[in-house]
Amino acid sequence: MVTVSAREGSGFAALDPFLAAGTMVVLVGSSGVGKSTLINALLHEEVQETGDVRSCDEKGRHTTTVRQLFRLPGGALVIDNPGIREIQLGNAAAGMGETFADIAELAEGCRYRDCRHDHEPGCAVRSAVEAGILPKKRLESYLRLTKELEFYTEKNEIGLKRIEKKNYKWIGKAAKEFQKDKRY
Ligand SMILES: Nc1nc2c(ncn2[C@@H]2O[C@H](COP(=O)(O)OP(=O)(O)OP(=O)(O)O)[C@@H](O)[C@H]2O)c(=O)[nH]1
Ligand SMILES: [Mg+2]
Ligand SMILES: [Zn+2]
Repeated sequence: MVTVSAREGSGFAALDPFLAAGTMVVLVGSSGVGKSTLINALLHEEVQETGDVRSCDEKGRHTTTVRQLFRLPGGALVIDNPGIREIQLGNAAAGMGETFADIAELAEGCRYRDCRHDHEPGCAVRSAVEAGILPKKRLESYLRLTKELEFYTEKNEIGLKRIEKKNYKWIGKAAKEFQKDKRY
């Protein structure tokens, strides 16, 4: 891993090995992580528009909307991409913690940190149900919702992978054409 600050202009030497003439680099990452800012710094020019992250949740604003290819002075090609859209499940998962705050609190007593409160040994949540502290129905709806959420997360991840594959198919072709180009 290398650390670079586009704003301070530090750490760029660490990128040199990746930016040899003839290489192609693709920038990917969530919106607002600084992909376009990095391109601007590498080119010493404001070729790409950049956007502030939202102050409320520090998420990007999807400033870059189309994929764009740049040639660096050193001869490398760099592709800026729109930020990957995180599907809103993060919020749903956070919502679960709020909606089932009682279960979340009981879960701190579970033997395993990733206890699903399903059939793990030493589950404090199921103990609470057995002891009559937590209504059985409550745990059942928690388990049902968790299952549903997992289903959608998985579905979205598969979908994202498919999108990524499709999006990057053209890179191989572009790279070949670039190599051909260099012969002249
Ligand atoms: N402190 C600091 N801020 C940075 C750095 N790089 C980018 N930023 C800031 O982060 C914000 C988002 O930068 P962008 O370059 O627009 O992010 P992006 O990844 O291109 O985002 P999308 O185009 O939306 O996918 C801007 O306000 C930048 O000024 C950095 O190295 N240090
Ligand atoms: Mg951008
Ligand atoms: Zn448990």
